[in-house]
Amino acid sequence: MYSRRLFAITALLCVTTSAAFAAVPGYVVDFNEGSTDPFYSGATMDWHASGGVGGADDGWISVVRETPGNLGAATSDLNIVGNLTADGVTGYSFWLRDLGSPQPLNIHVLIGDPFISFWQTNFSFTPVSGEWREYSIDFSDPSQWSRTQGDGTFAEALANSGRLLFRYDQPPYQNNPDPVVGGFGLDRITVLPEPASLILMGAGALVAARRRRPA
Ligand SMILES: [Ca+2]
Repeated sequence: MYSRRLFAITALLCVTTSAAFAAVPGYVVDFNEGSTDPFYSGATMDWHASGGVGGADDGWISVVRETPGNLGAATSDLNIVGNLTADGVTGYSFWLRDLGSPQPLNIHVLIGDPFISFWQTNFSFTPVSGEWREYSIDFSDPSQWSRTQGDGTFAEALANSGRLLFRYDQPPYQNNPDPVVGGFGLDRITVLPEPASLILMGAGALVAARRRRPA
């Protein structure tokens, strides 16, 4: 009896531990907890209670440089980073809004471990002033990414991602991004795929299976 109970407790701990250290497809950061958590930044970052993607009662964060400096926001939330390949993460979606920057902002996305293998999208997103827009990245094409730090492969970055970072940069893409004056709003970051698309994929497979059956 005792050993069975011990086994149950051990099994529960194992499940809890593995769940705590895995990125979770469908996990959403919507900034409705009264703080900028789980994001950090060297720029000025503030939490706002309303005016996010969801409207009047939806929180969001602003990331601003009033004098030239690195403009970015990062998270190491364990629901977002980890072994993205093993955890079934295919990418991230997120919403951006320009906050009256004096020039268009080129916002890139970075994943991986800054000390081992840290990669940045070659393409960038240009937030629109006064309007939330949704963007997304996926990991299907490594040629769309450049290594900015470390010496690991893109696959190694995916398998050992300790950070998700959104930052302004201009080519060439190296260790340090270009300084800039400006600001952007960030909201509703979602770990992809979303459960809805998983359900749709499942439903699609079911429909396909039914179609294959003779009438
Ligand atoms: Ca929000």
